[in-house]
Amino acid sequence: MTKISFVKRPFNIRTDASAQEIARQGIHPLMAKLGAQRGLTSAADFDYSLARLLAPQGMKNCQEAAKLLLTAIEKNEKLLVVADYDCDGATGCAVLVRGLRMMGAQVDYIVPNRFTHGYGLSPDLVAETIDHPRLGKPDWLITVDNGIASVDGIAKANELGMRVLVTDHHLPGPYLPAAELIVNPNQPGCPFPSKSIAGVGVALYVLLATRALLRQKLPSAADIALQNLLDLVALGTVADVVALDHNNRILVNAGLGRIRSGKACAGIRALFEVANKQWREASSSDLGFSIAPRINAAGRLQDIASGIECLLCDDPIKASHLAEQLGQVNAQRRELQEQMQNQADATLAAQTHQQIDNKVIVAFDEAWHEGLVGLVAGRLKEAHYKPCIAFAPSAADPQWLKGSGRSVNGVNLRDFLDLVTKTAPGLSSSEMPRFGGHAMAAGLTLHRDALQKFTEISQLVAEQSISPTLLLPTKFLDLSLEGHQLNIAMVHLLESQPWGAGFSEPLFRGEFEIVSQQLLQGKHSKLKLIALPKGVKPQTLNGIFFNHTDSMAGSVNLAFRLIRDNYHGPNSVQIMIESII
Ligand SMILES: [Mn+2]
Repeated sequence: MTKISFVKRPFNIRTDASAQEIARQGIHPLMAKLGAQRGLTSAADFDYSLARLLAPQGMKNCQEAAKLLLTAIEKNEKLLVVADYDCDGATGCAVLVRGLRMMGAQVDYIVPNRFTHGYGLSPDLVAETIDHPRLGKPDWLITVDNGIASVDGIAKANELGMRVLVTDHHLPGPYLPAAELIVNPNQPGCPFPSKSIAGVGVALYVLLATRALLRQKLPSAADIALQNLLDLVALGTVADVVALDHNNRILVNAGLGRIRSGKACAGIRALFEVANKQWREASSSDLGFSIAPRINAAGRLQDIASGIECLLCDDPIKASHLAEQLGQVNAQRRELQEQMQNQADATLAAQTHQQIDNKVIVAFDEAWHEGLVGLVAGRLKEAHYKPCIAFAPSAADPQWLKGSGRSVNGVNLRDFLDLVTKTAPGLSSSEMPRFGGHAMAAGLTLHRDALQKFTEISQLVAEQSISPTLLLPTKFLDLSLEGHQLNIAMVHLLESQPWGAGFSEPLFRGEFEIVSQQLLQGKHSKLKLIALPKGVKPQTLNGIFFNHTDSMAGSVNLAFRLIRDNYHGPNSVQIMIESII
């Protein structure tokens, strides 16, 4: 385990001025400080009303896509949504299918299978669209969360007489596909300011533009309840770990609000239930750590279609049945992943000193599952704080390995893989035919015989290109909290914000006196503590410190989160300790 160093978030003259200004405009002073430290400058940055969403007109081709969709709906043409096998793609698919149905479209979906098709609108998948079991041959293919890189697949669709509308958010490659239209805030020439919108967000924007256009002809179109889709938008946005800029926070906040007031779709409600989470208190971390993994598990181990069906379902009984199944697949995923992780840990523990000093981890095991290598790479990266690429044999053809990598800040993994192919002796396209991704995550296909070569070149490239300072993990610490602030009112205040990637949940610091410590299951510590300095009426607080067994006594400085403690009653709070600092 690499030791994390904690760094206080800067609080200087500028942040202080912003904090005072935000507080003057009516935001709680503590929240104003937390916001200022995250770069916010006015109370408007905390205004999450839907009216503040960036307008669809600002997204290149969004209006044109609306025109094209309305014409297709008027002509009763057949629309086929082409989804992706992760939670962003699955929620995006459900949003488009539901939204287009509300507008009277004849629409269905298809989704590639990770094992047989691979990612995106491939020529093989296009070939399957022509005799779609429910729709027949579609007039239109509408991609969601994919398509920007599907040059060959879209050429094939054109050849077969289907028109393609691409909606995506991924970075484009050197060539754009020959689609009828591309809506993607990351395509050249798109002025849309929120570049971190998820695939599901782009899908919503296309629908918003379509409804706006329809309203010009048909005033009653105002009743088309696209707001009903915001729970799905929030789920996909959080699941894709895109940065929660103001626009994304509006979307996530609105979705969480709907979930908390019992207005989520039947599938999401059922998923909260099987995950044993309270939808009344839904948070972005529930979406990210409890709901999204259940949808993703289907795409990783089987077929994401069962996840999409759950999100499309309106019948609570059927939804809970589907959610139950997803829960089982997720349990299976967890077990397999744990086995893979234990193997990886054992292999790494047996390494020589020289290997330990390597700046990149390449891991492979014959028994690993290709759908889970990304999760294992992510865990190894967390534990060792260096880029990690994990491989498993491809189920379809074990001559090939499927790899997935996760990186640390400052090392662009896609560029890293590009360098690996180009550094002598290099990897030919017959050894490494496919790779792609972005800064923090990437995927690749590698010939089994080239693994040794790949490992050696990777170590060489890492040695030459990764500065050691990038491999020192740091975490930001927010303000220190005092005893009188550790209460349910503070938890409510914290819960009012849609925290997440790029808008990270506060990690507080504070000094405490340890009153008692008790071990839980031999691996966690349950504590009683008193905040220092002791006030007039010092309160004994409950604390939990996961994966910590060393004895604690006297006064300690802690990095902690303040959370609810439903177990001890509705107004109880708990100190969740992240580290001793
Ligand atoms: Mn996505």
